[in-house]
Amino acid sequence: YGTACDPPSSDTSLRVRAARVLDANWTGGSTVPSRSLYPHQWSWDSAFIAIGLRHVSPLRAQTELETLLAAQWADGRVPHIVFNPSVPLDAYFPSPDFWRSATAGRTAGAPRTVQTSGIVQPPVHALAAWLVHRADPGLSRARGFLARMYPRLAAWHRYLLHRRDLGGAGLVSVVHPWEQGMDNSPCWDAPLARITPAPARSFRRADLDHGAPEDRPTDLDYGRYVRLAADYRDAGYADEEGEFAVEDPAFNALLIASEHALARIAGELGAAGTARHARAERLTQALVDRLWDPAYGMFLCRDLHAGGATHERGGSVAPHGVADALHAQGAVNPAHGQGATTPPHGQGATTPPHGQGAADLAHGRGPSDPDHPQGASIPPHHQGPSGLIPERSVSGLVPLMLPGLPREVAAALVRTLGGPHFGLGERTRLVPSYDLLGEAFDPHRYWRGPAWFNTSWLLERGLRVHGERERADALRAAVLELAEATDFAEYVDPYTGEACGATGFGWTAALALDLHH
Ligand code: 9WN
Repeated sequence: YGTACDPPSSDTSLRVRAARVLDANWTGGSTVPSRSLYPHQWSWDSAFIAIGLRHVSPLRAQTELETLLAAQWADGRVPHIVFNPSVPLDAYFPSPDFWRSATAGRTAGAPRTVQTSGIVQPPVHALAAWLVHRADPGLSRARGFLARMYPRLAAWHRYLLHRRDLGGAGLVSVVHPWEQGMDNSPCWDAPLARITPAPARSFRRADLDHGAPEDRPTDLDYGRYVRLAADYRDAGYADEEGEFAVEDPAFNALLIASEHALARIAGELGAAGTARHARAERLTQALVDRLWDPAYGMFLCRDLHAGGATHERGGSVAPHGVADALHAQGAVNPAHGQGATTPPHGQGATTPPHGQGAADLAHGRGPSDPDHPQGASIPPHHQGPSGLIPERSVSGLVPLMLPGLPREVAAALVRTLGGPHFGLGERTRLVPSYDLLGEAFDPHRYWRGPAWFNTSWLLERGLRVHGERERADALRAAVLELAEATDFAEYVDPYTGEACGATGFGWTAALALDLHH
């Protein structure tokens, strides 16, 4: 401890500078990812931001999550953007007039009082709520924070597990690259190639007003993003089979981690969390069964409508995908399920169907399923061939954060992280978003190579969970150093650490703060 005359230590200044970013991005009820590029509230950003904010203001951290969940739809989905009505429409694309949540999302139960997008993002929220609670349990209890969050978080997981189990094997599918959060990952190249892009003149990108074009997705990518989102909107945001459906390892791992957190939240509220822990373990098993590739030493994405360059487990490339045994056995179409859930707003009736059937039972769901104490039977659903996508994305390493992984899977992930494709500790200090040796690798273009701070935070946790203390310490040190050196950049060149995208980025500041503690 220094005296009043000592200059502030660099430790102090990291904390102060990170807190300043979060103050500058705070809008009164939530925090924007970036004042310039992303001037609204984003779903998974808010979860990461709350995890850091809890060290500065537990009250603001609770409010951050409350604001997001207040925009939850009656079918349980948590929208990926909650729009700030005081921001001009042309500040971000796609704006509220594109999504038209109040009208197009009426059947799915979009809220009437706020405008939102209609797609989702990774479910980091229950994990965040639990960590936020632990930062100040007294305040949390006094405000009834967890008691108010719990039904909403449970409805959110229910939506994902029962409306988005499009592959019928228990895992959740994303229906748009923006949902997974790594927008232009090379993993999406094959599934996106099948989508007819919306004409370039039919929309105007606002991101290029702030971001360098060579650091951002291409116009062709955007044409496809717009087409997919518009089709989903025009179908009333109904979760039936669309043109894009992918089971992603990070999205599902985050759901599993959040399901474990929800079990702890239930425990804190005096209920039993056992069934949720058990469900999380079954999902972990499904993740390994469905997405683990021993030849790659990592998890891969599964394209449910494979028709291009996909392969079966083990590394051999099958040009047209291979019919999946799980599908051949018949699986569930969640959209045709029966039953009802409690609308989180208590605002009128919806009948969100949930599915449970062959695949659920195959994974041991049934009497102990937290949402289905009695079990149920649902007609089988058939769909076309699916296949693993032969691309190495950081997404395929994120399941390392799960404590219930088989030991040999965790060990292989640690090897892959430090091996030639990700080079951690050798050629890179933060985890690159994509394979350093991959054909599509680009050190500056968004999710096609650059290192992001949220994924390094997740992997730091994963390394620690699996006893890799030295590697975790090194990754932690790199996050702290690079976050500060880049003025809390959105992402960095994985080799040089050069800042890319926005600076003063919300989750970079928040997660550096968290690791600082
Ligand atoms: C689309 C806000 C979001 C992040 C995503 C990141 C980027 C949006 C965009 O910014 O996506 O949702 O306009 O590029 O890819 O992970 O949540 O920070």
